[in-house]
Amino acid sequence: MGILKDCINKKKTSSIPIWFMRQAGRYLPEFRDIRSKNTNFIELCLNAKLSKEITLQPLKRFSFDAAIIFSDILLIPYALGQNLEFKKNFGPVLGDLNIERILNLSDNEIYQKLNPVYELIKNTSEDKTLTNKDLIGFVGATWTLLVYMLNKKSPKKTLDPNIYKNPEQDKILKKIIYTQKLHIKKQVENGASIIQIFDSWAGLLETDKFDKYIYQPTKELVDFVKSLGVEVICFPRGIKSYKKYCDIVKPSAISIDYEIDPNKIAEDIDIPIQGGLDPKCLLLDKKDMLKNAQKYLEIFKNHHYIFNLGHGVIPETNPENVKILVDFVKDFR
Ligand code: 1CP
Repeated sequence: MGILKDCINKKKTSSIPIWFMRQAGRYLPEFRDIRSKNTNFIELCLNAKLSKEITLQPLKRFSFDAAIIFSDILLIPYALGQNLEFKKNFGPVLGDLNIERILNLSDNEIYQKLNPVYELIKNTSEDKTLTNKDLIGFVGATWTLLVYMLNKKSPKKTLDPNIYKNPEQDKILKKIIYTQKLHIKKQVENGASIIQIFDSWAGLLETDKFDKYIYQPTKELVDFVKSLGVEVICFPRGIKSYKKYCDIVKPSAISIDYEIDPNKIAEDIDIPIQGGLDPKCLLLDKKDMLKNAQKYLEIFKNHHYIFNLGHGVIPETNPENVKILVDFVKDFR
């Protein structure tokens, strides 16, 4: 357990905790090397040995305070028997839903598919690279998973307006929540010390539908994670009112995107805050990158603040810039 957990528990820390979303990924040549030899992305996620190696790659290079497991939110639809493929230059493509089959899947059938993830977590949490550091497990939020399962591809391409009208939708929602809990529980049992809930498409939902698709299911998951004695960070990307979200959902910490005004967040929210910096700032020259980072550090200097980005590291990022930024944050104060 490390300073990330301490910060979320509102303890004073010797430096500002830092990790990045997508810190293990395509901007690292050592990741691209493994990836080029493993063209099936899901198989790579389910290769406990290689996914451990990838999880630890960024910690070998940079002074991050936590590792996030190398996995994917879409392993839940996969475990529910939905066909899943990652097409180059397109993104995920999901198959048709066999609702009858999904509803009848047993816990064991689900565990069997996801077992390598738990093996990865167990082995990684015991690795000496993570001494005094945290290991973050995660799930996609219920809404974001429902979007992928019914839309069958990234909603960035198009969002099927009929997704709200699926007659079996309430049953699917229930099964997703049930499976998320199974997956979270196993991750915690195997050594994940913090859970992050990624609601990457929260910004697409109309406000009048928030209660059913975002607030209620996320609150249920947050309560569940807390009942396991573990902290939970929520990242409802693109929503308009982070304050209302925090008041209702009550995560242990809130991760903010790069479009929201950090000054307003600092005024409105008193739980620990994570992130914010636009990942594109890492494509700037050193001086401008650090100026932008300093802005967040100053705004949140009287808060419990976890340094992170407002979304994942962009593949074009130069690892040298990541090092400069991490060292800058670690030396701040
Ligand atoms: O090499 C490749 O082509 C694969 C790229 C890649 C990677 C590195 C994908 C495909 N997933 C991942 C790993 C991943 N996914 C992690 C690893 C841990 C880390 O952060 O280092 C995590 C946390 C995720 C979570 C994830 N997957 C999210 C939530 C966070 C976010 O980025 O918003 C989402 C939406 C996904 C779906 C997904 N997986 C991969 C892609 C390209 C996408 C997004 C597709 C889309 O635009 O809809």
